[in-house]
Amino acid sequence: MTAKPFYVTTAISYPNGAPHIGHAYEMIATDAIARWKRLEGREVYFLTGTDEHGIKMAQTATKEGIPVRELADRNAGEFQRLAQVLNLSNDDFIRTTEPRHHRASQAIWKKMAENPDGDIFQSTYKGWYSVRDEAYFDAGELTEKDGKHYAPSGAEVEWVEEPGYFFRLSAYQQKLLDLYEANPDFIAPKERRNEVISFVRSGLQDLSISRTTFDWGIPVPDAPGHVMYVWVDALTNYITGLGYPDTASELFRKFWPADLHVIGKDIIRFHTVYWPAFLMSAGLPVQHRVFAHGFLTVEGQKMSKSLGNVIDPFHLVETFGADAVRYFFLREVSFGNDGDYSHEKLVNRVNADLANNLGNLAQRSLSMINKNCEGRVPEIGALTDADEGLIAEVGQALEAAQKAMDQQLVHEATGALIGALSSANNYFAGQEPWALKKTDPARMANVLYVTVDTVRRLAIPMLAFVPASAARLLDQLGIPVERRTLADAGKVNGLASGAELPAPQGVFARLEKPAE
Ligand code: ME8
Repeated sequence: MTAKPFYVTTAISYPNGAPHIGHAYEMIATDAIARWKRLEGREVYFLTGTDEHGIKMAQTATKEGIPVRELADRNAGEFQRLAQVLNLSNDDFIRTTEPRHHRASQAIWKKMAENPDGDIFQSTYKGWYSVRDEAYFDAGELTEKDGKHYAPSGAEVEWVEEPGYFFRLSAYQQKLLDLYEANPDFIAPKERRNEVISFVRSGLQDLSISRTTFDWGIPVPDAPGHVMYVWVDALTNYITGLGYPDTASELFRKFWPADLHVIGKDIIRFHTVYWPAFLMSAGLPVQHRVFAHGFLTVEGQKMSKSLGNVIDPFHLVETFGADAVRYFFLREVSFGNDGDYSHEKLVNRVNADLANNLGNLAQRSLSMINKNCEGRVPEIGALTDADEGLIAEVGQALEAAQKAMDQQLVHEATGALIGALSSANNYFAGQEPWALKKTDPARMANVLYVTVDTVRRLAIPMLAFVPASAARLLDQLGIPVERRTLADAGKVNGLASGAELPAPQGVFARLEKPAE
């Protein structure tokens, strides 16, 4: 166990609409990672929030006929509510319209401008811009159809000619390549790393970082009429959240550089090329790692308003409960790859793993203890090979889960734990404690002890994934909150024989597939 602090962030979402399940997915996965690190005993700071400037926000507000601040306030509130209903353990929620963020963005801008290499300079941008992506594109990246031009995302691009400020990104090509080389874990998964390296190797253009044709942004210091390109301020949120520009603050000193930025695969260039270059230019240490997760589709199709298949995460949580929704995404989607959502898959997965596998085992062993052992943790005697086998397997599963979580492979971690639970179910069925009741009560007690201690050891790591239900389960085992760490899960026979247990109650209800 290490006490090293851990700083983890999600991307900050555009509040130009209500949150969808892609947003929920990123929040859930990042929360699982944050909770796991806390279970390791590390001090964690977990930041999420909303990215409220830019043309996309301004245009959406115009379309809806409301002031852009009203649009931002309304939807930022929904993102905050989503964090609550998903039971996120975030330490802060940042909105880029807050004064603290304006201060931080202007401060980093000034640092970049003061860089002796002249990292910020004035010129005129002539090129393509995609409002939906809030990104510039080279002609070579676009496709053309009926005289219109489209970005790789499918969003239409517009031609822009505008005087403004530029960031000398071209000067960072070698420094970035050196950074990737020296830090093989900087970008995950590996395929993404290769893509970024070949993009940077192919040559970097200087980046236009201010706009003059609209004013919904953070003013460029000492440059009336210029607002910052939204990505300059957006990326800065990660240090605003720690108190930047006060680099002497406790939070900043403890948590910067970030251990991990969790983002979607569409915004990897911003996080692995622009952001480290801005940080280097401003004389700040670069983050340790960026993990790009995949995209979610719904029943095999891309989510879109026109297809009418956008899934409302609030509705999902109301229907199935936060832990079921969390578990589904954490187990079903291989982290780093694309994933697919359907109600049916969620119901099947949750019923198989949580209701049948974990819930039934806990319920059956605990109700036998309640009836046959005076509701107290049974005595444990000499262990048989079967007992030892299960105990060893649980130990291996915990190690495998830790190894997977060290790489953010959340689906592998949940898989390892559920695999051990299946073995525990087989063990329970094979030992037939109900038959031992008459023939060998001491052995029955032993089997029940080994079973509930296994439930304890596996419920502790499950706190990262299904925090509310795993906590209820540990309450039923009488485990005090301070004994719920991964180090405790590693200890065998951690239940105190004779300790009184509360009356058992079901923890994971079986789900019904909702009517369409
Ligand atoms: O990109 N499946 O905001 P955003 C999975 N403001 N993830 C998805 C997704 C989907 N279908 N759709 C979006 C932005 N995401 C910027 C980020 S960070 C300094 C600024 C992910 O609201 C997306 O990849 O478009 C991103 O990580 C996050 O949701 C917010 O997306």
